[in-house]
Amino acid sequence: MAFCCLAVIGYLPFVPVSSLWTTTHPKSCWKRRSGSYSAFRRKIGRVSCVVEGSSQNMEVKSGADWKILESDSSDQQQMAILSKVGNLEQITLHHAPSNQQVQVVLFGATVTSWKKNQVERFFLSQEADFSGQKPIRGGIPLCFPQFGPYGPLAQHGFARISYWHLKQMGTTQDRSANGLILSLSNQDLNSALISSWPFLFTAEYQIILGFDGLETHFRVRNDGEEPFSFTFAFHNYFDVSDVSSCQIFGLENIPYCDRRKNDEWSEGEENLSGFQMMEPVDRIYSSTPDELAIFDSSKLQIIKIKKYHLPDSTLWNPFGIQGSDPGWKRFLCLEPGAIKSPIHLKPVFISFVILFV
Ligand code: TA6
Repeated sequence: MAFCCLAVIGYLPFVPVSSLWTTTHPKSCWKRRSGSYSAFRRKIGRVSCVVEGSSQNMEVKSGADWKILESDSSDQQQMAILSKVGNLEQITLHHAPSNQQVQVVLFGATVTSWKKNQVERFFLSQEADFSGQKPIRGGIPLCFPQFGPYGPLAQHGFARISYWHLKQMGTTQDRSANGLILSLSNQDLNSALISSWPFLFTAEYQIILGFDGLETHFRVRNDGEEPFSFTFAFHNYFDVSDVSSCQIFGLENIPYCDRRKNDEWSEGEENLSGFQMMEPVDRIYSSTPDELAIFDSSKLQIIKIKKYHLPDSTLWNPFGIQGSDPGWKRFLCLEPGAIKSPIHLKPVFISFVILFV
């Protein structure tokens, strides 16, 4: 009945782990805006990760499950503040025992800030638009049901430009974490979007703050009678002191699609001491390890990303080139996703794509 993804953000020692699951090739029903989608698929190679068939194919890894929240109105008043930013509604969720807070704007279900011990972990552009007319640049925009231009929709799909609803807020059953759930369905889309993507779905996004850090889970249910396919990414903008003084671990020797070279496919680079961005980079790495890390040598800080059921990872920084953000030096986008191989979701079928950041 649903597909699901989760993310936790934490600062832990870096331990590379390679663990992915694979299944069968989905049929693609999308056309790329320029050039065919199948041409793109040929360029990026074989299928690596797709959810298909029955739930027996799913391996839901321990610790990566959707959390049951219990709601109590007095707790809610302590854990969250509702406010406005520009035209948009936002929720600030706290977790006092671990001194954390996260801000999420209902437009796009965009996490715009996460602070631990008062230190901000995400970059938010000084040009971020809170009018509800454009995606918010910074934090964690959600790319769904399409990553990039590879499909019938505008860049990165409609999730990041749609108004989500607050479905629930509460504590986890063991009372160790606070969380909320936002939802979006086809009924929230305008007629133009519905005609470009005519599928019945319900998406839910769970944001949990606890002792492990920030977890974000995304899941989607196919409410229709036909299967549909989609791609997905957490478009994380991490706050860094200077992008060129960061080393990225976990992408060593991983093949990637170079979006700056006409989607040319490359073998991957060794980079055993971490990949350092010294020029514009826009890559989709396929079949990446489930643990990735960014070491910020100026802040002496490690951001550890633990992802589940998201095989691919995009790495991006425009390095000040045309259309760049004025704050480009201060962010690094490392974006776990299911990009190379669309997820093929049958009706009334639960599947998961789960990510820890
Ligand atoms: O994820 C990287 C990327 O797809 C880049 O190619 C770049 O376009 C970036 O996302 C930002 O896209 P946006 O539409 O948010 O300006």
